[in-house]
Amino acid sequence: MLKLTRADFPEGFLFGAATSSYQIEGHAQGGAGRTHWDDFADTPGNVAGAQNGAIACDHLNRWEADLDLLRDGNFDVYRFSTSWARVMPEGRGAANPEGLDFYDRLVDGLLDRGLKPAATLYHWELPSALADLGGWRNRDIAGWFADFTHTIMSRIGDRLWSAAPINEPWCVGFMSHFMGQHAPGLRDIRATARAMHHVLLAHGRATEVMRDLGMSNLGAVCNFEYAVPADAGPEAKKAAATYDGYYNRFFLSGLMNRTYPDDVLEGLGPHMPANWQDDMDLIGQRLDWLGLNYYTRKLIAAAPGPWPGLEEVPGPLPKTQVGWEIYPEGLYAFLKRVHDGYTRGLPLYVTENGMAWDDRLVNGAVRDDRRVAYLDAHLAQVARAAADGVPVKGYFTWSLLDNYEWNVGYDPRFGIVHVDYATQARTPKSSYLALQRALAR
Ligand code: IFM
Repeated sequence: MLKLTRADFPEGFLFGAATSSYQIEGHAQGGAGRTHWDDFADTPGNVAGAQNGAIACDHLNRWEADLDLLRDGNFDVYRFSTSWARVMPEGRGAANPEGLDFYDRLVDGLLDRGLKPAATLYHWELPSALADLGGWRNRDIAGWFADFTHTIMSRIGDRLWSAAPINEPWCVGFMSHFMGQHAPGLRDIRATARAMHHVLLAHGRATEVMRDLGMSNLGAVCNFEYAVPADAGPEAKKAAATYDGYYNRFFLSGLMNRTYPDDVLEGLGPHMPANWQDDMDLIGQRLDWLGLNYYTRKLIAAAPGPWPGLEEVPGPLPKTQVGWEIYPEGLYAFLKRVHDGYTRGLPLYVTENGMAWDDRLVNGAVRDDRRVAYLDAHLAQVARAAADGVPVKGYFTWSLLDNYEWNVGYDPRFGIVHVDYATQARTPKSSYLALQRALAR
């Protein structure tokens, strides 16, 4: 049982669950084009078991039952994403009518069930044809993304409750181009600087397109990690500040202050595209809300070598299946910090929060008591922030379904609903049942 219920949150507070297209739909179906995640997974050593999203949760064919789960779970809103390569298989040019029809039906299906559709345009599956042209390193991506935005939003934008262009720009920029852990798997500072800027440029162009189409309630979704110095010395303090800079402040500052932090430019500045400053008004245009994805904290120590000169070290707190420390206080800290220091009154949403565990189906049930405790502890921090005057308006758990967890494949289970990948059977876990009870009206 969760300790908190809907009644512990301000009037009108929304509860949702989130997913993303490539992680659940089954990308090999329905006429979608190849993506850089298919290429990345096909390259030996990149993804656990070389697994990809070809079938995933087969949501493409099972979406109606999946939306029933959301309705029956007493959720208010569903955060999903639209696959660029499903809508435009080559990334540019001709649209795939099957892809457009799918998202059209999905949105109507949500509305029919009394659920609010919250769309994210891009959750990481770049069409391979665009990756071949340099992907996020190429400035032209902002225009290609604007065209994709126009194509999909001309079809579904009139019925969405909210929309955001890009999920977790840090993952698109830094994790994928500096750390090499996500597609396209680069480890290159020049590629990183360009991708980090172009992802925000694409955000700006897409936002313009959606406003021109008459859409409202447009936001941005960033991920945040609470950086803690690994020891009391000045080197670790500086290292944690640097981590905080390129992880948390770069995107916040670009979106809200129309500039990038000096300590991040210390490393990325020499590699930025020419005249990046001229794009900052477009990037920092008005938003209607900001979404925070939060999972964990990191202990950071100084390390020899070029910028950023740091490394992550293991922390002492209890960890999830993927080794992430459980630190609910960090969610309160970010809600407060983002509101006080950047957004100052703009509605905030926790657009992702949840944990992975090696959940097992035993006698037809999945007892994920650890996840119930995780959700409870994080919801308590959200309620605390709301009580302290932070305008946090909603909370989405990640994820509705167990799904494809990118470079670590299908082993980590983040869902509140268990998926048996052999049969595609869905089994609501204890966490789903606890939320269902807590959210009942
Ligand atoms: O599964 C991911 C999701 O795609 C983006 N946010 C974090 C989740 C858990 O790692």
